[in-house]
Amino acid sequence: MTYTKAWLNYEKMDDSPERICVALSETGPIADSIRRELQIAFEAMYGVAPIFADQTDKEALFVTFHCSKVHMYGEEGYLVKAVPGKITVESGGQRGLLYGMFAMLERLRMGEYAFTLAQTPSNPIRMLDHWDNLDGSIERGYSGNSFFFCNEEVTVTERIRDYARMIASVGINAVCINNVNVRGVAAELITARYRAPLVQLSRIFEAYGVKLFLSLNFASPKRIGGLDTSDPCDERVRAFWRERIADVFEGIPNFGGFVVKADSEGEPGPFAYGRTHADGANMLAEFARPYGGIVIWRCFVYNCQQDWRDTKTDRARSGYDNFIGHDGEFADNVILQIKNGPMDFQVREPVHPLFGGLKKTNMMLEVQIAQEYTGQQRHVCYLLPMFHEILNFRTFCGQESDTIADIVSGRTYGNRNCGMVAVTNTGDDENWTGHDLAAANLYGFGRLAFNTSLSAEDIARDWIRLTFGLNQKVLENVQAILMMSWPAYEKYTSPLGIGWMVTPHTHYGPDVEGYEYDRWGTYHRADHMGIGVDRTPAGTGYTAQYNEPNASMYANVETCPEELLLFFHHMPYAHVLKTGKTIIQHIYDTHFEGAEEAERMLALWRELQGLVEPASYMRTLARFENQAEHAKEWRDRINTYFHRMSWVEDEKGRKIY
Ligand code: GCW
Repeated sequence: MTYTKAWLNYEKMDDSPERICVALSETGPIADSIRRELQIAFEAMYGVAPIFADQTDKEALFVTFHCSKVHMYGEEGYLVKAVPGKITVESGGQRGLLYGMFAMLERLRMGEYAFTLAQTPSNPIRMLDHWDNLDGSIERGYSGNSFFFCNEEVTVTERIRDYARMIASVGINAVCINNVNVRGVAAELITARYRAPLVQLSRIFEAYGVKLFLSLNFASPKRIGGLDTSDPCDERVRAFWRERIADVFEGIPNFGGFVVKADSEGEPGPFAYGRTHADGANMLAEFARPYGGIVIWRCFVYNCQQDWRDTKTDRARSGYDNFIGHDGEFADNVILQIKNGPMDFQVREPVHPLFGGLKKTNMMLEVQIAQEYTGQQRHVCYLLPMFHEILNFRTFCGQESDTIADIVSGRTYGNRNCGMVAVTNTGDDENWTGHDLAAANLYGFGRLAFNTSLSAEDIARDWIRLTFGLNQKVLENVQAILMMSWPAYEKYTSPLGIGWMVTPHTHYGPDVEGYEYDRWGTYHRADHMGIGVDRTPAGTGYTAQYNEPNASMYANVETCPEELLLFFHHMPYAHVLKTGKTIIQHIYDTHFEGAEEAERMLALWRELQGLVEPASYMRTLARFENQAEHAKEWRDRINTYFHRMSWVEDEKGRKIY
């Protein structure tokens, strides 16, 4: 299947140097990738193949790469200096040269010839997690099938190299290729069965500075090891893992470690043996340590067999309750991977309280660019503004640098095993991400993880120009669409932080009570008087998991940020918000506005006919038309539900069914 070049779509530039000389004395796979990329880029942009030579006299463009082991920007950082005719790229390592080269190409593509770029990555680990299954399907995948797996085999294709190029160009340095729900033959990825293609795949990633990770099944000793237990403290189980893990690290070059979903949504874990998560994670980490390997242990642990009548149990509490007592017990090559919010990637959630709670544990922030709950890449929903808010959230953990960005970058506690990870949104669709504009989330996540101080607007601007070229109208309209998309999506879906009003299982489309009487702990508790979950000390007590002053801020209706009001409080519909509107009127108004904004995005896209490549224009137009219709469905389902519940009329007398 063919596929687009996404933001590596090197277009012909107006001005071309006559000759390009590149001085790069480094050798090895990454240096080869740099040469390869320069070849692709310069030929496409200037119609000139670069000449690799150490010296030059009167070339129009001379690019020099310097790698010195003690460079102030470190192994992954870079300093790029460009004046017309001459560019130098410096770093302390080849990965830094690679990133510097991509950064240089971005500027050149925007028609800039004199610039200085100096950057060290904010986060040590910048990772993408694929939820790809061995049969080729992707859990919560909205862009076709896997390009790693098909029919229980690992597929090694040219597309994987192009994927590696794309993600390296935005600074991603780790990829976990298989679903955290490790089912069926996926458990055998750590055995000889899949060794040969995994070695090939890992070599491809290595050439782009990306470490390969695998998700493992905690019950492997039983499932594939022939044992009758997977107890992490059992000697036979330990022997199994010692041998398996050594074999994987010794057999697969460039291997980074493992991702583990344990005791979560039915996946096996240490609880079955009366052991703790620290027991489980540390056992694996002990055997990975000699290889510099790490174990990434997910904190998405909650009771998914809840009785909806039970108002004491609160899923939001569970991550913190399960892990806080083990702070300081995890080995230093274990990282706890924590979702951005305490529930599950809703359009609006507070920041997970574990980030401010854990003081002696490595942490990584997990976000989801696969838009499971934010329109599934059929609706456009640019998530970078949300990620930006999350990173800037102050935890008040008692340290001077106390934002989420500080904690996961290692600034707060001086650690190196930390960073950011996204559940990724790619598949084998022609455009990689289902919706052409969803690629902005993939590009943007990488850029933000590399430099957490970038703004969502700046990232959007770069992505638009690299993808669609330099047309001003395209830039303005697409920028406007991206920046309005997350607020619009929030408006026409679930209000004020309450979450879950989606169709069960698929999680697409409105179903206000779809999860209300189910076992997943995701309730809004709406009745004829009001809606929301009381998570204050008088309710489930969740607010107390935050440090002060956040705990009081959330517990108090007056100071609780209103976009999260119903997450923290059960409120009457008649409650008056700071805008002067009642909650019920706010619900009606935002739903009418959100649906109008979806229409507006469609109109903005229509204006680009003839300015965007026709196939991309048509593909995206169809998605916008669908989104505008579907936003009306959301509007009407939500408004009708609350109208019937509350018996309150819309002040503006609009049509509510
Ligand atoms: O939100 C849930 C998803 C599951 C996913 C789980 C997780 C991989 O609906 O499909 O399983 O999150 O994060 O583990």
